[in-house]
Amino acid sequence: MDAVHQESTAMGEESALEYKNMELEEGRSQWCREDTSFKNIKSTRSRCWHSNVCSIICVTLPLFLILVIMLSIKTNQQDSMLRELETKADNMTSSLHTLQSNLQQTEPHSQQPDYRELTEVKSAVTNLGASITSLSSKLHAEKEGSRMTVLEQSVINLTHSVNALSSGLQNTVSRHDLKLKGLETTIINMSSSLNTIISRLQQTVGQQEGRLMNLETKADNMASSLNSLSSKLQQTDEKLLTALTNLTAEIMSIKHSKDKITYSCTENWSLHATSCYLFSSNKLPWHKARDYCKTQRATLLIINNQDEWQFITKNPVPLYWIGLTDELNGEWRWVDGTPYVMDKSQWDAGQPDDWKDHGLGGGEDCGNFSINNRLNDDHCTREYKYICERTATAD
Ligand code: MBG
Ligand code: CA
Repeated sequence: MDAVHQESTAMGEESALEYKNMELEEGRSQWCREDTSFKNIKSTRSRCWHSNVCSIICVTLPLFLILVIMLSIKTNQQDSMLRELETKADNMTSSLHTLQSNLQQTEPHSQQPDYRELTEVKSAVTNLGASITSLSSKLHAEKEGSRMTVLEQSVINLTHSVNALSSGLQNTVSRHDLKLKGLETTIINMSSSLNTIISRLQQTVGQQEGRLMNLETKADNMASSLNSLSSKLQQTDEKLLTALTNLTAEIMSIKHSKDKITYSCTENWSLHATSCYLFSSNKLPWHKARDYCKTQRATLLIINNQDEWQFITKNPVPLYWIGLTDELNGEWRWVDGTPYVMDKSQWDAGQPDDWKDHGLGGGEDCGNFSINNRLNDDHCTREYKYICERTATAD
């Protein structure tokens, strides 16, 4: 057997070299199928078995290593990875069974020189299958909870986390549902309010449109009236202008005539402009002087302008009553009722003072010319000369 084995080994080494060359050119499986050109059939079969063994080792061992590495990694990973690993292990088991079946079909007789090697390979394959099965069962056992692994703990923790997240999510969803319902209610209420507002707005708009129409009608009527009034005003303006022109002409005519008018006063009365003045020689209290002037179709002196003031004061004036009093309500007025516009330059210093220390009762309510040709208020019962005034006679 040793000689055969050595020969087989030597042939195997030689064939292996050739095999590698052939593999580079055509591929191993094809080479095995077309191996009939070799003289030694046994050698040929041996090479094919070597090829199969190599293929098994080359394929299964890396896969096994990968599986072991993946298992060592996957034990710290999630349940899904474990399932994937288990699937791979199952697939590997299935593949191994297929390989074993194929090997049995191609199994040589015990007398053949490669039988021991094949047996060893088969044993290795069987051991490999047993290891895979063991690993698979371990995986299952691990999964079934006989021992609490880090993976399971992680999965449990993960499950707890997922459950907590799910619970939290449900709470959040519930809260959001509540909020959504609240929002929905609010939106419905708002919608209702909005509809009410729109309805009122429409009513208001309708009313306003009605009012607007009325206003427009009134505005039209007013515009029409305005046009009519404007037209009438224009006509009136024209008429007024004509009347004014005529009046101006008439005034001019009167003025022209007036220039030709002469005025005169009765005896003892002085003429100035169109008035006659009586400077009395007797003395009377203010009221009696006023009444006397009336009997002469005159009034106590009423000074209407500066020209008249100048006329009265051109000569030194003794004490004379004039037609000025504040006896009614404290406001100075002329005897014809016209208000006196206060001009302090016409009054003596400190006057009028409504002086009350005269012992005559009351104050001083009647006006007169004092010694400086300036006005003074005096007690009305005092007797002074007086000035009467009346319109002059036109000749
Ligand atoms: C007098 C006035 C008099 C009163 C008095 C006051 C010296 O003039 O005539 O009316 O005002 O002064 O002191
Ligand atoms: Ca006085």
